[in-house]
Amino acid sequence: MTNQEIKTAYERDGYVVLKDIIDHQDLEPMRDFIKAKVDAYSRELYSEGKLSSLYEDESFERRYAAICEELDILPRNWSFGIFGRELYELYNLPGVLNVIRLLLGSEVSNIGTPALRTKLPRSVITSFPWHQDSQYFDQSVVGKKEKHTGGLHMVTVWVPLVEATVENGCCWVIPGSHRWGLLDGARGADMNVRMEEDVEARGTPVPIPLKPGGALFMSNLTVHTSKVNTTRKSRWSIDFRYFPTPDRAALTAEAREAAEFIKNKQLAGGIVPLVVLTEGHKPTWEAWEAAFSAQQQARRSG
Ligand SMILES: O=C(O)CCC(=O)C(=O)O
Repeated sequence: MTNQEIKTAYERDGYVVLKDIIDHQDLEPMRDFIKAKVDAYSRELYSEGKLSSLYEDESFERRYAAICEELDILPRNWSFGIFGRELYELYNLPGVLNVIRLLLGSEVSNIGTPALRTKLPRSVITSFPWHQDSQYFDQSVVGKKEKHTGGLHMVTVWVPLVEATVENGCCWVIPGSHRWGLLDGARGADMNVRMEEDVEARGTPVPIPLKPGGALFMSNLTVHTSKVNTTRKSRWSIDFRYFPTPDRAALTAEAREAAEFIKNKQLAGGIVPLVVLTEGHKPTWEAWEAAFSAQQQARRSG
């Protein structure tokens, strides 16, 4: 697709799918990170007598699923940490940033944390109900409805680490739903957002099967979901989000306030957004890591 075709498709549909924009070798550090954590987890449990096998002959897709199957658990989140140089490289992938520049302009930050998805077989809690990503930013408290970021354009990048299929629970989107505005919804006790509206009656859902090397780009208002993984393997993926850097991007007052909201929310959580596109200063990995550590320290000391 040409740059113009990418922009046109995204503006029309609220998302665009691009194949082969990430080199396979660029995804290896994330896979290696996951493999090392899963290996350590299995060794710890095996040594404690809680696991009958290390499952070390299992594939990348199957090993963690096999461990969780034996333990009879279905964790919602990846809980083995995530911060490292891999993320800095991921947020700065040239193929991704080319598209981000087209969609968000020249002063852009990554919010600083990704979502690494284990998407285990049969897990219902990770078949996220229809939502807009703004709803997750805006609502922290169960049951409470808040709206802060409906007037800000942010971009989610969803990247499969294994092939995502309809069977293993790929994403689904509703084309054109980014023009519906920020809809009502609230977090449930399971921390998943649920919409009030029957969005399937309003638009036509489209599945987004995707091979590693491809990426789904969608707006913070695009209505999307993923369904239950009906296979025996994990559907590993990672998604991360970009927004206009509040103090540098040309924004309306409403959008600037929303961008500040995002930045402050991240800082309050000990997370430092990373400037990835700028006419000014772009932090090195070392500078970002130092700022991140200082923010974590500040958060701990209250
Ligand atoms: O990866 C998934 O299963 C869901 C992803 C999602 O809903 C999101 O990135 O907002």
